[in-house]
Amino acid sequence: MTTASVSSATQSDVDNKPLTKNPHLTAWVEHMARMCQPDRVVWCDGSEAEKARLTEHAVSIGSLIPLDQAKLPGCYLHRSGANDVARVEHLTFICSPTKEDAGPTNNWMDPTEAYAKLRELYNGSMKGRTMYVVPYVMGPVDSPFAKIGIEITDSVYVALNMRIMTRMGQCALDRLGNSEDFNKGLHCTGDVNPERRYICHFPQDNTIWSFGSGYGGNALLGKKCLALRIASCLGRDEGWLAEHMLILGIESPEGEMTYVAAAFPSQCGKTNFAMMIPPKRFKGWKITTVGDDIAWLRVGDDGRLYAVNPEAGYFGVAPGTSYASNGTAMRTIQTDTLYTNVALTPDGDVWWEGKDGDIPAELTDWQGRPWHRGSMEKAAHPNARFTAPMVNNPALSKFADDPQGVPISAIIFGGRRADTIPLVLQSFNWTHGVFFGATMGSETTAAATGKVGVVRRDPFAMLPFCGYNMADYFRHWLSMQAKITFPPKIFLANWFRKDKNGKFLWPGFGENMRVLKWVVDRARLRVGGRETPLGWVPRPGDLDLSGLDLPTEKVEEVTQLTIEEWVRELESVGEFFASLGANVPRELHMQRELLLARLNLIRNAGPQYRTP
Ligand code: GTP
Ligand code: SPV
Ligand code: MN
Repeated sequence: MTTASVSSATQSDVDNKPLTKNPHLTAWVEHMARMCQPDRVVWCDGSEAEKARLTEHAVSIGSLIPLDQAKLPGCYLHRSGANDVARVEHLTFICSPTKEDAGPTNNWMDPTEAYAKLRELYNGSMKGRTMYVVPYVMGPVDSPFAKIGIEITDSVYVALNMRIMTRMGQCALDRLGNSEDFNKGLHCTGDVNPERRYICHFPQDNTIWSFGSGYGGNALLGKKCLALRIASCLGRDEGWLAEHMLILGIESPEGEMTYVAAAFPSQCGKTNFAMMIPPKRFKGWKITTVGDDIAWLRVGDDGRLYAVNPEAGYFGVAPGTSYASNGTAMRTIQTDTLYTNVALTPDGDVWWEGKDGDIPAELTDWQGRPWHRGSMEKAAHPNARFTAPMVNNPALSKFADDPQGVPISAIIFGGRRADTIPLVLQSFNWTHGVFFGATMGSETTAAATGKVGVVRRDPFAMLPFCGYNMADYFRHWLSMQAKITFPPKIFLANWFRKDKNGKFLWPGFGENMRVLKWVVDRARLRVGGRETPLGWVPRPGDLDLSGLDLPTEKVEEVTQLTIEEWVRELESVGEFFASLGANVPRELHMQRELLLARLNLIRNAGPQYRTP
C-alpha cells in the first residue's frame, strides 16, 4: 500500500508505488494489505537490480546463506524449517461451491467457511513484515495460452523463487493491462505451524489462499496451485488439459524431432527423464527439455495435441542428482540456483545423498546441525530441492519458449511399482490409454508429508493436483478424443520394478532411452510389438538393448506380465473406481471388465498359458 510506513525498512527492502494502474489489481492488493497489515508493500518488477536487492535483504535476515560464489556464482542455501519440508496433502483444500465439485479424492471446505477461517489467520499476520506483490505469467509471455497470476507473499525467499520459476515482474503487468483476468494468490508464512497451515483453492474465484508454510508447492503458488489445481478447472471449462507431465524432444541422428509427454508422480523421475543423456549406443541421438513438471495440452488447428510448459525454471529433487545420474541437471544448477534443505560443506559447497564423489567427513546438515560421515541421519532432507532457471539447462529445447508449444506424439504414464507393471506397455487406443492413466498406482515419496513407500492409486499422477471431481476429470480426458484428429499413442512405463531381493531390475536413467526409442518408433508406426490381452509389448529384439550389461533373465523379469498380479491389480482398480462413486465413466468400467475377462480366458485355458 502506498501509504504504508517505510520507517523500519532496510535500504534493500523499501516500499514502492504500484507498478500498474490496473484498478482491479490495485484495489485487491490494497484490500489484502488492509487485512494482513504489512509494514511495507514492495511491487516486484523482475529486474536484475531488484534481484540483487532482494537477495541482499534475504541474506541480511538469514533466509539465504551465500554459497562459495567462486564455485557456485549466484547460488544460495535456504533452510525451510524442520516441520515445513514438503507439500501437505491433508491440509490442501479445494473450496468449490459444493463438495461434489471437489470430489472424493480432494479435501473440501465450504468457501464461505474457508475464507472466514483464513481471514482470521491473515488478520495482522504481516505486521513487522514486508508484503511482496509478485506479478507473473505462466506460459511463454506472448502465448495465447498463458495465464497471469499475482502472488502476494511475505516471504522474500518465495519472491526470489517465483522470479526463477515463472516469467515474473513488469512483463506480467504489461500483458495484464487493465484486465481483471488474473489469479489472486495470497501467501503468508505465518508462524509455520502445521496446526495453522491451510492451502486453499477457490476455482470459482480464480483465487488461492495459502497460510503457514514457506515450502515449495505450498508456497510457490504459480506451480501446483495455479498451473495444476486451478488450471485443471480452467482446462475442463475451456477444453484443454493441465497435467503433471514433463515434455521432452527426442532428435534422431538424421534430425527427426519427436515430442513426448510423460506423467510420473512426485519424485518418480520426471526431471531425470526430461534431461536424459542417452547411452553410448545411441550416438547422435539427443534429448531436449521443454518442461520437467507441468504441461498444458491443447488441440492445435492441425488436429494434433500441443504442449506448453507453463514454468520457466526447475524446482527439482536434489538427492540422487549426480553427474552419473543426471549430468544435465548438474550443469543446470551451478549458477543462479537456490538450494533448499541440502547439506553445506565447510568450504561453502552443497551436498546431498547420491551426489558424485566421496562423502565429505564433516557437513552442516539440512537443519543447520553438525553432521559427521557415518551418521545414521541424512545430511540433506530427502525432499531437498534446487530452484534453477531453465535457461541454464544445456539441453533446453529451442521451443521451450514457443507460444504454440510442441506437437506431442506419445504420452507415457508411469509410477513407482515394485511389481506387476512391466517396463513398458502400449495401450490399444485412446480410451485404453485413459484407463492406463486413470488407474496408475505408485509408492508414496518424500515430496509430500506422510508415510513413504505405500502404493496408492495416483491417477494421471494428479491425485494431489486435480482441482475438481476425479471422475469428471476422467470424463474430460475421454472427451478429448473427439477433438484430437491425430491422438498421441499412450504407454505405461515402470523404471522401478524390483527383483526378489528388493533390487531394481532395470538400470534406469539414461538407459530409459531404450524404452523411449521403442515408444517413438511405435508412435511413428515403424517397429514391431506383440499383442497381449493387456496391451502391446516389445517382442524380444524390439527393444534395442545392445551395449547394455543386463542378463536376459532380468530383461524378461522386468518386461513380464503375470496373470495373477494383473488379476489382483484389476481387482484393486475395481475397488478404486468404487471409491470414486457412481460418476466414474462407464467406458472405464468396461475397459476394466474387458481386460479382466480376457485374463480369465487365458487363466482357464490351462497352465501352459502362464504368460498373457
Ligand atoms: P517432482 O519434482 O517431485 O515432481 O519429481 P520428479 O518426477 O521430477 O522426479 P525426479 O526426476 O526428481 O526423480 C526423483 C527420484 O527418482 C530421484 O531420487 C531419482 O534419482 C530417482 N529416479 C529418477 N529416474 C530413475 C530411474 O530411471 N530409475 C531409478 N531407479 N530411479 C530413478
Ligand atoms: C511435486 O511434489 O510434485 C513437486 C514439488 O514438483 S512441489 O513444488 O513441492 O509440489
Ligand atoms: Mn512435481
